[in-house]
Amino acid sequence: MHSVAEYQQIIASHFSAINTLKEPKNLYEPIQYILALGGKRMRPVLTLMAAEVFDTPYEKALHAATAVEVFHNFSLIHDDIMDDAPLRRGKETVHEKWDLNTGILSGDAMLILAYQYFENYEPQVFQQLAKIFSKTALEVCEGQQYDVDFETRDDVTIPEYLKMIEYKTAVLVAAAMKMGAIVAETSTENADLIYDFGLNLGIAFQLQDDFLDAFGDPATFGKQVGGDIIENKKTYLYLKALEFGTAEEREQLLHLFSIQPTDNTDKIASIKRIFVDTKAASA
Ligand code: GRG
Repeated sequence: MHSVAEYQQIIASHFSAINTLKEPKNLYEPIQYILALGGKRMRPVLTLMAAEVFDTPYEKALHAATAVEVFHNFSLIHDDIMDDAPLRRGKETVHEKWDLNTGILSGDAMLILAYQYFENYEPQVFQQLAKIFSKTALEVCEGQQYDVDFETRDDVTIPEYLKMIEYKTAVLVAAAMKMGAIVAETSTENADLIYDFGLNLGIAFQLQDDFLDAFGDPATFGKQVGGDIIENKKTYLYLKALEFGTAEEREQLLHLFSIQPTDNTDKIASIKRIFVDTKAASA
């Protein structure tokens, strides 16, 4: 077993050796671009770790880990298009640097590329990887749709929010870990247990991501701080602020979040006042 930093280094060198540059360059350059931007590489690291938990050298899991990371990066390109986000990992998003159509098509190609990495495995392992991959991809789409639907609703509940982040974010973290277990050819029971662990880890991760969106350091966050709030995303902080706020504060928040687009500083200040400075801080 290695440290997280060592696994990140392994993934970084693996990705730097992958050459996705071929013709037509307007399709493949954006793919190379987003993959080279790096990021934390959390999901592929978890795939390698899961394989080693079940006594299998991480090298065997590298193709599955690559598939997970390529898929994740594809979903980021399309997510940034949907949010019209200017920044990703501190750099221009793909649709900003190229254009919308390039972002859509390069993303589509990445979805297929991701799938092709599973073809490096024997048929029995390949079949299981393909199965969890297609289930996960569909659930991520469902989670993304809930997220979009919630933007125009002001009655979203915490359980609905938790279901949304489970699908949008956590299932991929869970699948990343299960893929490590599948490659290790451990028991179905073990693979399901590590999937559940990954699901909870993914939910915790998205809660933290929501927090950083509102209160993260712009110098290190890599995305536009307040991006979710501008889009009226129903984040945990927002929902909790509604729960903790007085009737008057709730009315103010609902009003602010019904105006779109609007300056996010008012929205963040409002959430902070309720959630951080006052009631929630002592709850
Ligand atoms: C699945 C077919 C299909 C379509 C995609 C666009 C979309 C549908 C889904 C978007 C899902 C999405 C982007 C969820 C957000 C997950 C999230 C917390 C991303 C940030 O992950 P980090 O912090 O990023 O791990 P780095 O940059 O470190 O890789």
